[in-house]
Amino acid sequence: MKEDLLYLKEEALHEIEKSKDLRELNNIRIKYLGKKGKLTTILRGMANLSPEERPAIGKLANEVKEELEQKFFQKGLELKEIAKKIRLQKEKIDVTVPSKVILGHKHPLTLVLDEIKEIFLGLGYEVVEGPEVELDYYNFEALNIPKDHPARDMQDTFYITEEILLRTHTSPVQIRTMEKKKPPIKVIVPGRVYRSDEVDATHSPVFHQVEGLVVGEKVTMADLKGTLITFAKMFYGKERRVRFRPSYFPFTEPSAEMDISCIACDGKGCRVCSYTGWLEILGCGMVHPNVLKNCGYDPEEVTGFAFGMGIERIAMLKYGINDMRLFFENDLRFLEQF
Ligand code: 2NL
Repeated sequence: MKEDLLYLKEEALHEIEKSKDLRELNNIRIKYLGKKGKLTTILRGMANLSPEERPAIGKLANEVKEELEQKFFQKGLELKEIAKKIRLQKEKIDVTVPSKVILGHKHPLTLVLDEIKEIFLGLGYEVVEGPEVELDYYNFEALNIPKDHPARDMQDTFYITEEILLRTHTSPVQIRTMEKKKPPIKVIVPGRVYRSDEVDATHSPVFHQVEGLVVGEKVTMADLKGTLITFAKMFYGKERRVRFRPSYFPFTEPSAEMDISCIACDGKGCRVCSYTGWLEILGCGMVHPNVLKNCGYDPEEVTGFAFGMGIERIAMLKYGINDMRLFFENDLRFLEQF
């Protein structure tokens, strides 16, 4: 019986070692250690042993059983590890492979921004971006916005510290660009901006802007008008009429706002244009000499024009959307329409 036990052990160890997966291992376990397994069969023979022989054989049988259980356990761990590796290998997905079908839609704000970028890239502009958390200096001071200007009120600006804030427009990126580079400069700057406003149909504490800046020798108001009229006709259609109205911004002088003839009524007057026939689409002006000086430029040598527009407003006009909240709610019934 001793030989039988030792033989069984060797045979079992050999089979365990050779087993290739968990199912096979489990079958081997049943074959040797199961209720009707080989070990049980051998142990049944113990009834025929003399009382003197029994303890030694009993002890050996327990040792064999324990050793085999230990080996089954170890081999089980090994096979589990291998199975996991194979599974991970099989499930590996190359997320960089371009998909064949395009699912989903571009967000309307992205569509509008892409189109604006495309127009200005075609006019030789560069697209630049910059930080959303800014210094008071870049957001206000450098832009000739005096300390007592209403735009600096705590009501409008999210301050992080006395000096650090969330940018209220993308202009600080233009200031940083001018600090870094010599003219000529032709950039547009898209991005998220922040104002401490309550949410309603036309306001959100976070929205998007595109600003543009051109600086060089002999850049004039005629360049500004030609550029922005070209932009408006490319974006809204060449049948649109365009007008400039005088306005005021601390960072431009002179300043203006540009209107297009109402898209809804073609200028006849309707609810969309408050019965004026015109829609305001952007603010603009000649860069204030103080702003040029703040960036280390000589206003006698170079001049510039700048403009800014709210992307939500542009997208609302273009697609006839009457509530800005739709852009941020991510309701598929809305998004699927673009
Ligand atoms: C608006 C008006 C405007 C600018 C933005 C600008 C930037 C620099 C210097 C001078 Cl660095 N100007 N930006 C100029 C005029 C108008 O935006 O109504 N935006 C929604």
